[in-house]
Amino acid sequence: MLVLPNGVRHIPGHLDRDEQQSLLEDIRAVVGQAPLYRPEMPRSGKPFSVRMTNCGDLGWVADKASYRYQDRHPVTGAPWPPIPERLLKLWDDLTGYPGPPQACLVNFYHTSARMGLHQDRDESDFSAPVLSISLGDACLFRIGGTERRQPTRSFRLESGDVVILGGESRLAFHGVDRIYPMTSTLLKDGGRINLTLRRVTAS
Ligand code: MD3
Ligand code: FE
Repeated sequence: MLVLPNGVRHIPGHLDRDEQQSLLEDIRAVVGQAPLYRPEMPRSGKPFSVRMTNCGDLGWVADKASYRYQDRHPVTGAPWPPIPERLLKLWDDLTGYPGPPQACLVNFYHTSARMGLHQDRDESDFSAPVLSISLGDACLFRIGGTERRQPTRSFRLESGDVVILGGESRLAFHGVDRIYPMTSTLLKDGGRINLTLRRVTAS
């Protein structure tokens, strides 16, 4: 049996195919308002392999200056579109957190994209959980401890899986080592979408 760090809840297949399809339509509408763009690493300006956008009051962005949350799309300058109702309901049902998510980051991975091991610490409140939803091709997800040198465990995330990161796992190092091409028919052109719902500011 795979033992996960304390505070990680992985719910395989939480969303059925119809729910995945509906969510995908919601995300297509978001991307129509707030196009995917390619973030860059601060200082080096090295581009991410993952393309991103956001919905919600705040969105996570990365450019040569910094990693930060802001209320506008970095390319269009428009406010982020609202978080779709379906996602607000999932947040309520799955986290029970007293307060809606403030940010929903949309990550799009083509087949060769990956995300290196990192901590999520640009939020000013770590008391709320992070809710992650996977759509499309499967990936190999890796999660360790709160220090980079601690051992990591890897598991597959499939389309429709949900992960809730709370408690001790909220500051765990994590990343996406690889995408498994052709493992889902949800996205016609392949690839993987991950949605992360978060609180950003202290209540
Ligand atoms: C563990 N996204 O957007 S989701 C990210 O699949 C990010 O796109 C990955 O890491 C992805 O920051 C992983 C699962 C996840 C999300 C947030 C976490 C795991 C986490 C925050 C703390 C610890
Ligand atoms: Fe992360």
